[in-house]
Amino acid sequence: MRFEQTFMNFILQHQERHNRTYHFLILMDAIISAAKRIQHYYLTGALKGNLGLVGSVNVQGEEVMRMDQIAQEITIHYLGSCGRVIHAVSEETKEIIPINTEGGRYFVYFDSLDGSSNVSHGLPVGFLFGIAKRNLDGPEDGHLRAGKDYRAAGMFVIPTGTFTLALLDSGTWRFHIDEIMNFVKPIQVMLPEDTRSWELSFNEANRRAFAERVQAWIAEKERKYAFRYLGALAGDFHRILSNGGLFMYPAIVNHPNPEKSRPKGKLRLMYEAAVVAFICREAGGDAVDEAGTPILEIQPEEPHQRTALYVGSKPLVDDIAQILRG
Ligand code: FBP
Repeated sequence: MRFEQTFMNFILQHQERHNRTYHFLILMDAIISAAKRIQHYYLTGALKGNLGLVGSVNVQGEEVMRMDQIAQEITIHYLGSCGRVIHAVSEETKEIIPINTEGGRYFVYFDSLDGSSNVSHGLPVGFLFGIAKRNLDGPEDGHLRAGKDYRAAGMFVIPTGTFTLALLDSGTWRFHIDEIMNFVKPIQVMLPEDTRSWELSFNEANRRAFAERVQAWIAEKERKYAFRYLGALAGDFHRILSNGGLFMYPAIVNHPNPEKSRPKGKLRLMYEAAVVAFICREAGGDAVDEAGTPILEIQPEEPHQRTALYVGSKPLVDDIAQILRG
């Protein structure tokens, strides 16, 4: 009998190869346990009536969904139980969440249920996370880390059970869930160079509110590439990783309804944009903001800072970045 390599065996060998400690394994075990439990609650959400609204508004000014709360509580439970996390930043909580401030080793930035517009329909959503490490050589001031300081970043596409993890200088790996709910069969992911499969992904409804130069760039490129949009970052970026192309959530600069304008972008830097940018870099791609600045270089000033995002195949990112830098 032969069985696929498990995620835990993969990461154990990775740590051994790099003479690293077991602390990271314990943290990853916690994150994987959280994702599996969120997957279970999401799969049974309609049945148990958990796909509705709670009736309150979160730090982003968005209506909180019951599943947002459930995913948050599950994640905080497991991050707390592993003892390896100093503090966490979560999309659902205004303040930084202190966990094991004395004994912890890592900072975790996460959005445990991304793609809220898909939740009430039970459609694909994502669990996104970025991991940074405390300063082991001197005093630690707990400052928010830029994406370039992340040690790892990952995303689960729920409920399809696909897990993608990028490790600093060690590539981007995809795992699939097997019949006993183990993540197995690590496959290294590199963005395809063959442009025939490349796609563009953005919310077409906002196109007329993008900057003129971005609209012009899209009008030129859309003749060459297919268009796909799920409305959940994890799902849309998962496709880009497989087929190549560009996912973009540009700044919304002149929306007819001023309330919908987002000159600074919509997506959150620390637990959305920097996570997919890190995964993309380790898969041979790149990511920039509305000024053409590399996403991983942006130093966060506050936990829920927003940014525009252009992420995907390097030639396309370089091309749009040139336009954005003017
Ligand atoms: P949430 O974290 O509130 O779900 O917002 C993020 C997100 O849903 C992304 O997953 C997705 O890429 C984008 O917003 C969709 O936004 P829109 O519905 O405006 O296209």
